Amino acid sequence: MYTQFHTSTLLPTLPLTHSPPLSRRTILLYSHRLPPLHRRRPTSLRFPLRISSCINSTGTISSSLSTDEEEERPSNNKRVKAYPFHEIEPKWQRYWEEHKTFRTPHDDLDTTKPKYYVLDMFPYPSGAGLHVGHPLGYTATDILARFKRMQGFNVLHPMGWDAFGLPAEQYAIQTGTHPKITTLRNIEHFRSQLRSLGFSYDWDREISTTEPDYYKWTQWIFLQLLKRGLAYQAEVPVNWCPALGTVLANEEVVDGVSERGGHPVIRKPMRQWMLRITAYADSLLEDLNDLDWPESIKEMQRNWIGRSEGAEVEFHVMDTDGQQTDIKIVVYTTRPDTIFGATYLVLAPEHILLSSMVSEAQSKHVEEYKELAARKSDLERTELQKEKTGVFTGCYARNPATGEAIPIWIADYVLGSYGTGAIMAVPAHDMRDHEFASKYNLPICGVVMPNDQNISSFDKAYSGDGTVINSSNLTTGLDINGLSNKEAASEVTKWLEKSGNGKRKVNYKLRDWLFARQRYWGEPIPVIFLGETGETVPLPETELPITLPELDDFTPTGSGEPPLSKAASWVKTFDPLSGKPAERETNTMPQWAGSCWYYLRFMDPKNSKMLVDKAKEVYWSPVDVYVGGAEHAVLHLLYARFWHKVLYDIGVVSKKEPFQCVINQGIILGEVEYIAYRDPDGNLISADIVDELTELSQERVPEDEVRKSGDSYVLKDNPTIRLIARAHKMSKSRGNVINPDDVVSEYGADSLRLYEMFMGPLRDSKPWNTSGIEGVHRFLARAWRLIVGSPSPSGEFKDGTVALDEEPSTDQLRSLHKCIDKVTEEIEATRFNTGISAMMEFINAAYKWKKLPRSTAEAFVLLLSPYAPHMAEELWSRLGHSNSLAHEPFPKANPEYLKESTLVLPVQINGKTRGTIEVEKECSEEDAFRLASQDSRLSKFLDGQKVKKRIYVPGKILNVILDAKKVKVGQR
Ligand code: ANZ
Repeated sequence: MYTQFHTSTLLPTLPLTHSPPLSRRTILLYSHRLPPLHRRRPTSLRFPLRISSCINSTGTISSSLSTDEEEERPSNNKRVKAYPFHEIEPKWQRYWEEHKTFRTPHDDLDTTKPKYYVLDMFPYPSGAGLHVGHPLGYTATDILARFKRMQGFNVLHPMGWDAFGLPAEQYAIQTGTHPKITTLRNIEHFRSQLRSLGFSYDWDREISTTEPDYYKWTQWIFLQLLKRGLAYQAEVPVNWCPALGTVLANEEVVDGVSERGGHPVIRKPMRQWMLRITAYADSLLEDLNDLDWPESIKEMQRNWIGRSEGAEVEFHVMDTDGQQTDIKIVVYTTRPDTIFGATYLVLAPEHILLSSMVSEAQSKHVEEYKELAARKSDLERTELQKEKTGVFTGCYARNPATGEAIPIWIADYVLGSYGTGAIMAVPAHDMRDHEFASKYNLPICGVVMPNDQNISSFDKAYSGDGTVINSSNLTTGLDINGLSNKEAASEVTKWLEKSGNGKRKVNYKLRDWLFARQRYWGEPIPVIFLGETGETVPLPETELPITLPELDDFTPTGSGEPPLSKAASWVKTFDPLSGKPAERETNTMPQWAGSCWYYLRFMDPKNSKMLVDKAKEVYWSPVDVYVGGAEHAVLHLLYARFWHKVLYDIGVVSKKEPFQCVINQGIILGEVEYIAYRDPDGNLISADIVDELTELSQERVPEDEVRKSGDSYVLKDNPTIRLIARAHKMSKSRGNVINPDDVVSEYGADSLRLYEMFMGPLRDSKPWNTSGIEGVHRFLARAWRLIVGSPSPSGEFKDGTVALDEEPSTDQLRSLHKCIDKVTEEIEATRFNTGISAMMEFINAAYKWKKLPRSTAEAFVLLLSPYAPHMAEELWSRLGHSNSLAHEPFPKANPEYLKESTLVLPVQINGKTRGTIEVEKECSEEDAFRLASQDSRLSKFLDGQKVKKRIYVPGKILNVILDAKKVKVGQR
């Protein structure tokens, strides 16, 4: 699927500092004349800084890391690599590949063992290659996979390619390179990049959505949907660009014109395939409750499905004599209680009844308005539209509750695609209607009075609860005055049903899924149309896969027909059952299709008989953890859940939901930029007093000229000048993209992995900071030197390690087991950054030891291995092991060594607390008293005094009662 990194959209300024609100005070009052800032060193952008305190929030390691800087510079002052990652990493990548270390057995799997399926949202292999954002989620899942493997789970950790899609086709149009070639090339590149990062994927299970072996089953699922009436054809408006002669995807249309060439785009109905996802609206909604997903995504899905309860109400159109006609306009309302306040109706401009009722006088205006509306997307008509517009149709309808004639308008704020495409407008209680009525002078009649205040005029819409007023009519027999609006809503609904004027209705915002694309690079839809009748015939399953024909020309046909229609000999075919001449469907599936079910194929990627073997599916389902970008929070996850539910209903899968736990990794932003303001005279202006109305120039300040002051950043030279700190989304156009390949060659894959995990909580968005990479790189180098020893003066490390076959001391065991405990707990809770801090603390402690016991070193190496697997494997082998550590048991913390051995004991003198002492847990009274007498704060109370009595409660308190006569004056 597409990742979040395809667009170059600028993120809003990151609130790294709590930039103070802009004050409107005059700037001159605060401006300072300062010498110009130094210009930025042009090369300093990439790796400008030494490790500084900013690398982490724990602050545990930064100071100690810089202490052994010298070890990186041998006597000849030639800089050597801190440790030989450039040799180690390719060596272990080769080893893993040759030994198939991470292969998950297929048929020879021991299914008595517990399973763990950890999945990344598979990437779209774009031409740009991997971005540093990719390894963020991939490292997290890799740590989980490696950890669970070591805990004895069967782990499924696969990778593949979501490789159909627009960019390859657009590239083909520009360059003539076939999308297949581009795709294979990009996959090749992605794969080698991923391998260079040491991810423990089972490459034997690699799949690509573009391979016929794979899309055969995507087509098979489509046939099942068709069989069950869940796929159907309909005329649906698409983005049609007459100048380009093609249908455009939403992302190719910007502000109503084509992104390419800026030509006008209109909405034009075209035959499309639709999937009836709405049939699953309720179960998609209900089953969300049991998922271990971020609440925010669940809420987004709920909003997308958008279930609302209300009523459909029928309004009869009246003829010119004021008589009721048979034409009925049905509206959908969530507020039937406000029916007496419905002073006009509004139809969507595309409403089907419009043409049959418009008055002659108004028909020209109506037509013009319809045409204008046809050019806008739903979003432009609603959220983006600043002012409401509309046209009177010249007709009236009867409000069934009041019996009065109310005007019928058309307006594009009413969408044809929602509800019934018509509304009863209640301007007193709906903001949009209020705006519209005020603009066009339509009556506003308040019918709900707030309980706690008196409203005499409804000059704003009141949408809250209250008591119903102005709502009684003897003729129609409806009287709801005095009821609460909730009660009134149910009364009105009953009345509608009884009087035949309407009914209760549940509505969903969710629309059926437009499933056809007028594109070449997608899965062919396995359907043909019979020559004579045009009848739609699904192809038999035995005909699958229907492979994409070779095509050299991907340019639009000009008629709106998909490019596949150019493959004349492919299009012309015969119905395999009747033998009749037929034509193939030339629309293709959208890119979402392949990603709807790929997690199932990974369980059984080579099966040619079925989509997935039943037993394998039962064993591996559901995906235990699914990690990917938040941009897939709605559509991908909803579409995949929909297909999964259909597959569940037809018995292909055994669980109702595909992904038990979903985690969205944050976005990695570009490096933080510090910005100073200058006024037109060149004076620096502090960011907190910048006046929006004054023209100021902005200037980037190099990081080494900035310091932190409280929550903000200021100029080192002049701390009265506050700066703005911000980070933007990485994008080519900003030139702030960090290429993982560069980082790997400079610092190694282990450093990149570790850094991405150390940047902050996985789910947060965070800015890249190259000095942070140096920090973790030094940590790894320290770990290496701790175990391998220091290098020779020429920078060479000797073989083997400095670890000794000795029993660890209790102190060493305490350090180690604290680290094991913390690392284990933090991996399980996916708090990888704090797990790293624990390892850093351990290394700091271990540097103080005189000797390193082998068993302690080995346990630490195992702990490190999910994060920095290359270095860990190398150390493991140097510690004397001939096999990979990938399947070694993960160390277990011994609770014995987790107990704190000392405690802080309060000391009272004559009943008054005078200080504390640190004592061993089992400290005797004698020892406690001795320690108190030696303590500098307590000794002044005790020196030369005679002790009358000592009260000691072990672990709680030591109270020393002095002989009163002996107490010196002034010491109490
Ligand atoms: C009268 C009314 C009175 C309404 C009132 C709201 C407040 P949800 O909750 O989103 O389902 N509506 C219905 N169909 C529409 C369409 N096709 N385009 C634009 N608006 C439409 O919203 C339902 C409400 O949105 C409906 O209830 C209708 O306005 C409007 F005080 O009817 B209501």
